Amino acid sequence: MYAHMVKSEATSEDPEMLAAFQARIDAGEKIEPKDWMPAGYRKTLIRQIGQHAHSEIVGQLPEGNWITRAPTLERKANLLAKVQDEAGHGLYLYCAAETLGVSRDEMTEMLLDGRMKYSSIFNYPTLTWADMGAVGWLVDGAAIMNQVPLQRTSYGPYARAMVRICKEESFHQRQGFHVMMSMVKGTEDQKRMAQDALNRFWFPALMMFGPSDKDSVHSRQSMAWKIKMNTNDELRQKFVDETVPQAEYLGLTVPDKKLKWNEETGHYDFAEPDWSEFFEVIKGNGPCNKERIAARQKAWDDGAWVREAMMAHAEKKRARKLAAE
Ligand code: FAQ
Repeated sequence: MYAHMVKSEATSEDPEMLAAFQARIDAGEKIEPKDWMPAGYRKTLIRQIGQHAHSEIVGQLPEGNWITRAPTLERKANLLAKVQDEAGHGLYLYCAAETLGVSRDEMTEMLLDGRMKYSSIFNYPTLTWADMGAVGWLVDGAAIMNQVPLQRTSYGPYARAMVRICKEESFHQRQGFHVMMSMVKGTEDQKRMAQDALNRFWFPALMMFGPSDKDSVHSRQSMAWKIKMNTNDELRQKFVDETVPQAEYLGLTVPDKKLKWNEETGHYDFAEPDWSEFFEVIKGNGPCNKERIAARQKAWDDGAWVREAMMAHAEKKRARKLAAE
């Protein structure tokens, strides 16, 4: 279905239609599912929204790992609610992508066979309870930095999904920060755990914004189409500028010897993440890639009977309706 749509659109891309489309984008209009759009715009959105949806779903796994081991009932309830929120985000995003003519089943198959990606960050393990603080604080913090501007993205269903997602993500960020605050006010061991979690998650969090602008393949076109509102480096800088004072407030040290406030630029100077590690992780060679995909594959296989039962039920309903007519 999707391949067919892209093919038929590609034949109708005359320069006038492309110019009219760009004029709508430039005027700040929202593009809606039934509007004409260039095949490349549709394809880029399916890629980005689909990968974003997969990230929310795969992103449940590192935190799901700690639900049964949360230190108090309150923390457990909070974590459970957060992980459920992420499932909800995945669902809004799959729905937004489906308006572009791709099915959730197709996207899932593409995730499982490696044709679609999900965020690099979820290929790192969560080793201690402090990681639940670091994930909320840094991972949700980075996610919000990237997603707040996406509320103004040009594709209507994506922009609207982002509004609700951002509200929930900001709650998650505060929840994570609260866990970190408790840890740093605790015993020496707890403070050490908090520092260790920051040490392990800092650079992977910076990688969430994507490769540096010079290596970003899609940024230029995606920004012209307002699918992306900022470059990867712009958002990474904003994240560093906002997060370093939070680390100082916690009494923790950001694991970057190059980190320094720059009076002239009004921003922090900081070290680049190890980009060779990033490219290895997104190629499937990170610490937990195989485990994450195996978990999603198992969920897909275990759920097959539910999907089949629902299809059979829908078919029966349709047949009953036809018979009654
Ligand atoms: N991981 O040309 P660019 C969350 C790929 S949600 C993996 O710069 P683009 C909530 C990229 O796909 C986190 N792959 O790409 C939560 C492309 O490869 P391709 C997800 C990455 O798209 C919290 C290639 O590298 N958020 O965390 C990554 O213009 C806690 C070249 O890169 C979103 O998806 C990466 N980090 O910019 C859930 C936000 N970065 O596709 C649970 C929406 C790049 O050609 C718990 N997405 N790649 O094979 C975006 O804003 C963009 O897609 C970027 C990448 C900024 C991620």
